[in-house]
Amino acid sequence: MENITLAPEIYRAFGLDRNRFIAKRFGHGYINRTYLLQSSNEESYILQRINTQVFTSPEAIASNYRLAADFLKRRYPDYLFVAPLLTVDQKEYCIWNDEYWRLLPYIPHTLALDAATAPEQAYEAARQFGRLTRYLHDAPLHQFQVVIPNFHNLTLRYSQLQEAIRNAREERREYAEELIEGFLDYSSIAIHFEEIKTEKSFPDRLIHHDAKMNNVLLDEKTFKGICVIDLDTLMPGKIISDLGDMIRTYVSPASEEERDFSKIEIRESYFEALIQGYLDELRDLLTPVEKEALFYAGLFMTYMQGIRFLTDFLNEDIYYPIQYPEHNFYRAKNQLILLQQLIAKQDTLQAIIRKHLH
Ligand code: GN1
Ligand code: MG
Repeated sequence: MENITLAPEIYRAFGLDRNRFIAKRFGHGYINRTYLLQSSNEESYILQRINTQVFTSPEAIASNYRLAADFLKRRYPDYLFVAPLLTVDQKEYCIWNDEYWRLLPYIPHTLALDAATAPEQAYEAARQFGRLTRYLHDAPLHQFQVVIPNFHNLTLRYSQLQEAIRNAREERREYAEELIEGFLDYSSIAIHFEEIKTEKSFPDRLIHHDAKMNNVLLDEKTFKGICVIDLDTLMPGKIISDLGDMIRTYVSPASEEERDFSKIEIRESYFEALIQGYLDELRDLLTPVEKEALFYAGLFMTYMQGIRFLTDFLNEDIYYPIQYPEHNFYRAKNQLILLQQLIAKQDTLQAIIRKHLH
């Protein structure tokens, strides 16, 4: 990765001497832009430009970070919670040229894997996400802000797909016709969400809402879980969001970017490991409705992500960055195939869940 020149004002806002650092692009999130600042003496930082099209209130994110950090420091003083570093004006971010920038500590001797390559990694990552929700169990839930309204509201995502189908250009709609049918065939997944979302014992909890593998830092030698990162969407939600995203992204060796769909596969050992990791933290907290929804979580998130990609394809790619014209179409198709494979293995996967619930 080549070195990048960033505005001196940004360094200055955080009290950093720009001459001591080199900056490089880091990670490959779709939404925010991330840089690694490295100095010669091991002092490193993560600098991020917040995408304010998606995160319209950086202040809401900062407020949630503050609430969580304060609570965790009091309750679990040894817990590593990676919160933004303050500017010289004591703010969680600086504004430069209408851009919002924030600085985070870089945690040395850790790595973030783009994909799990051993079930133990799935276990460790799932445990970290489960722990975050468990540790925040008694935090003041209602003081946390909803950073992106309706973020994981499948009902809304489903109606956005229907709207996109209606408004799409003929060419795109025809190209995606079969795929659209494929997704509409599984509308029962959206209907099930309608049914359970209002159940009394389906509580809101503090959920990470982006529980992919590379949002966990592992020890670079032992691969033990160290902490979770990318907490922008830490907000009230349902456990099916994090558990479902883990099922969606850890179980198959092929990521959502894979175009060779023959590589999509349900690895039962990874499924088992992540279920175990998540339940080892949360087993005793879960309500009967939540326990009932554990397998559904994978369907819920895979279906929703597929719908989001397909909707974006029909909308001419206004949300997810693309590298070629049909990129979102292939991402959506990938998710539909993963969904079908999860459903095909339902009995086996349900049996694994039952084994670890007690
Ligand atoms: C986006 O930016 P990134 O890669 O962390 C998206 C998630 C999706 C993910 C798909 C705010 O996350 O919801 O699951 O892409 N985040 C937002 O890989 O839309
Ligand atoms: Mg993210």
